[in-house]
Amino acid sequence: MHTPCDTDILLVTHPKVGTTWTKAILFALKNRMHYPDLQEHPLLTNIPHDLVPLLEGDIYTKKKVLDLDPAFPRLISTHLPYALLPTSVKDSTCKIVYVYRNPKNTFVSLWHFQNRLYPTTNSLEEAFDKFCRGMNPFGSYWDHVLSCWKESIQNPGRKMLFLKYEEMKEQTTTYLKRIVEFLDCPFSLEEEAKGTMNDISRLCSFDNLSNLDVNKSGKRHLPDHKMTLFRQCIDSAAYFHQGNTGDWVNFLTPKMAEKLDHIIEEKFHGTGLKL
Ligand code: PAP
Repeated sequence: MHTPCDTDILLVTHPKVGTTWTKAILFALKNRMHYPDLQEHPLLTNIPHDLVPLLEGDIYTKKKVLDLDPAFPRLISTHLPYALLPTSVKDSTCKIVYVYRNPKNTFVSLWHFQNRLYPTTNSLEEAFDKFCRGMNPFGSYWDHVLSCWKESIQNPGRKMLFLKYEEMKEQTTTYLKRIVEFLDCPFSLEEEAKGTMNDISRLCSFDNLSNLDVNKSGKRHLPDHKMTLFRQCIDSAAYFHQGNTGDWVNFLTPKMAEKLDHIIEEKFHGTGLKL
């Protein structure tokens, strides 16, 4: 039941790069024929995490059984770096959507999230030092990005789409178009004429999702596993903090920013990827 299918779509992300948003987008785009009425859409009553299960969380530790109905292609997400994905996934021809984000915003978002969960944890400086040393849940941020990027270079036949959070924020509809083309379900002329991509962009926007009751006051139940850091649930609102692209300037000193820039320059030099 958990063998990957070639029609599966796997969203691979390091935590805090826009997973929640991209889950909403993928779900809305891929299933749009089933939910033409956006006033009745499942995203209005479910946190995106409950619509797109997490491989190492919902599927393995909560033992969620995935539906194999071909009418509803399986959307699965994972925070595992590419190198640690099961061989069966690597050997399949399922499509991979990889999202990355400016590392300064990623760090600040992670810090807010951890702080909300554990208000007495590290200071910003301590957390920053750990981030720079690659001590994150699911490993170092740069290794995570490079693991998938290198695979896409070495194996050009592998179907992968790289999306950058900040670029998606800036040109959401352009990216929605790119995603549906990658998923082989492009917008029809009729959809283009009636503005389906604008409607889906609005449905999945931070302003819309973060103001829904389910995301404002709901709880997300976590798998019974120590990766959950001994909590049973998280307020859904923790996944909707600010949704901005430049929050880091309010938290990092120029020296911290310079340090991160230096690490990124060193790690990504010559790779062809600009973070
Ligand atoms: P996860 O890995 O724990 O699932 P993830 O969704 O990747 O978290 O990251 C949360 C970030 O995405 C938050 O960013 P911030 O801390 O800088 O504010 C959150 O606000 C942002 N986010 C959530 N939903 C959306 C959305 N619909 N549009 C844009 N950004 C969003």
